[in-house]
Amino acid sequence: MNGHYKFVNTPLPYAFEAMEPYIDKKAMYLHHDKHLQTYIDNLNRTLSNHPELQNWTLEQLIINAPCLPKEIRSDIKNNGGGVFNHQFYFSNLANPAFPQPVGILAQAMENAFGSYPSFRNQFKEAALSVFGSGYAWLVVNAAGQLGILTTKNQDTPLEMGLVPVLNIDVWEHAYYLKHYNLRADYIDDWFHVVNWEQASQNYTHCFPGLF
Ligand code: MN3
Repeated sequence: MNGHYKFVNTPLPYAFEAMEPYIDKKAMYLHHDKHLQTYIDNLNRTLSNHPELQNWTLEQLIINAPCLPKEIRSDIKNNGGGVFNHQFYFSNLANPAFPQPVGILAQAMENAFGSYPSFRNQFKEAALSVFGSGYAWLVVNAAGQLGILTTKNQDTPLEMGLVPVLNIDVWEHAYYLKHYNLRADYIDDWFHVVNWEQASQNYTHCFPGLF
């Protein structure tokens, strides 16, 4: 992925079938090569007419979207968010994966949520509560604390000043081919392929020099 325009859809760091049997090959292919590609194409198309924004990073575009010209504000927010959220989602998958959090993150999650099973229940409940399309997130807030939140459509925690640690895409396109309308089954399967090493890195990067 380029740091700025023209954004490109870098290949997944694993095969489309790598998350089988939890997330199916066809869903992964369509999700990455079609859905994410469309967000990237739309973002590039918007930026092609705005050379003054072409050296901005994805994060800069998302965070500063409210300050951009009105005619491109929602395009940048929605497509920039779509690119960020999907890249984050794909980067936090692994198979085989550790069955539960590892490293410094494991201790922080125990402090915040009591136990891993307790976190799992709360995270699943949040992911199920998203009405329509969106995401559930594990984030670090301004006080340095872990929390769970949900976002609609392609909104991101970046806009709220939060640092993302982990997300699950609960748009139907993420699971419909295998799990049909059964989002709860998809969430249970997704827990098998959470890349806890990556999540732990996302967490420790939030506290440079501390760990
Ligand atoms: Mn998606």
